[in-house]
Amino acid sequence: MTRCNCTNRHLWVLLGITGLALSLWVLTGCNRDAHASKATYENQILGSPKATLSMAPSTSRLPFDGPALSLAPDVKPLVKAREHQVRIDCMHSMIQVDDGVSFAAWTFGGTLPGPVLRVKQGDNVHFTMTNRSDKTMAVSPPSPHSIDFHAAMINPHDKYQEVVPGATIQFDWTANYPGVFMYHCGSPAILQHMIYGMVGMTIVEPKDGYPTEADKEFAIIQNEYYLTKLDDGTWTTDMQAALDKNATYVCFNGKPRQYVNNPLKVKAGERIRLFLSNVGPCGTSSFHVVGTLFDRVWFDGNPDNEMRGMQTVLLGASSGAIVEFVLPEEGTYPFVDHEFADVEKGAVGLFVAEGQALASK
Ligand SMILES: [Cu+2]
Repeated sequence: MTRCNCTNRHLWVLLGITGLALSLWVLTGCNRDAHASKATYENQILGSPKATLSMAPSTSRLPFDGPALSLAPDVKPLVKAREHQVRIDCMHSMIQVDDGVSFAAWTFGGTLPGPVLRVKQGDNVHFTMTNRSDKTMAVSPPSPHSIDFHAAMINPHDKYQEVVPGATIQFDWTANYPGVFMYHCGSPAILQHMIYGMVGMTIVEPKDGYPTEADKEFAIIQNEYYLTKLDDGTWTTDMQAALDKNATYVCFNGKPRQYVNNPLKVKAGERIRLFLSNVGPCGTSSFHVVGTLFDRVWFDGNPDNEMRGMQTVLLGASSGAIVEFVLPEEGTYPFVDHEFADVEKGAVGLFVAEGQALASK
């Protein structure tokens, strides 16, 4: 009995020490993580001054303007400024989708998808947009438009209000969270404005930068077209096809199979960072690169949302991600939306990796 009591006493002492150690770990380790996380997201700016709306014409001869803007896939590096003057005007433009298939699109900045905006967490965006659809009557009748930045935390009734043809809206917002976010026109019917082409991507880098170093970066925006051919041989959008989610084309950066015809060139072994956004408007994307695995996936483009060694990243409509990977040796590596009906509709491209594999990273 004495021996048994002694064992119990040792057991209780051991449990006590373990409990104390666990408590200390919770108080120190967990709190350290909590502090780190809090520091990443502190000093957020919620809201901004009321938007201003006027009939002032665009002050730019360019359809979009600002050092933080560039066109996919070759997205420009982050600019040094922490205050960004950004103009993206609404334009009605003829857009060629495929051989013999052009339509009168509604665009941000005259391109489809619109220009990529790249800023850093904590940066302030001073945004201006003129609805220039009144200047392009020959393309299609003018229409009200608006813009909805998923990267912003502001009152949508104020900042995302409709801008009539010829009018200009200005508002500010702060990039509180790092990520890859879409922007789109939010005027009714939103589906109609999106299938007409009013979609784009914002990249917000973490305030301390990415935890890895990439050798090459590309932006890839996946979108669907819903089109129908008219009796006179021209093409236009097909709202019923969009309601039925029956896309005519599914594309990377606005054109079906464009990177099959003009592959993206990289070097074997270098670290590739893709900024991905599925702007939809209706379908999902199962993004996959044949012949490799994604070393890192940062869901919605935020390194706090990290997954490793993934074969495919599933993006719902409006979701984004950053994927990083290497192509291990010289060769041609297809990238696809692994929902293979979408490949048949154009969501396929190629990386061509040249040279010898570098040291592993
Ligand atoms: Cu619109």
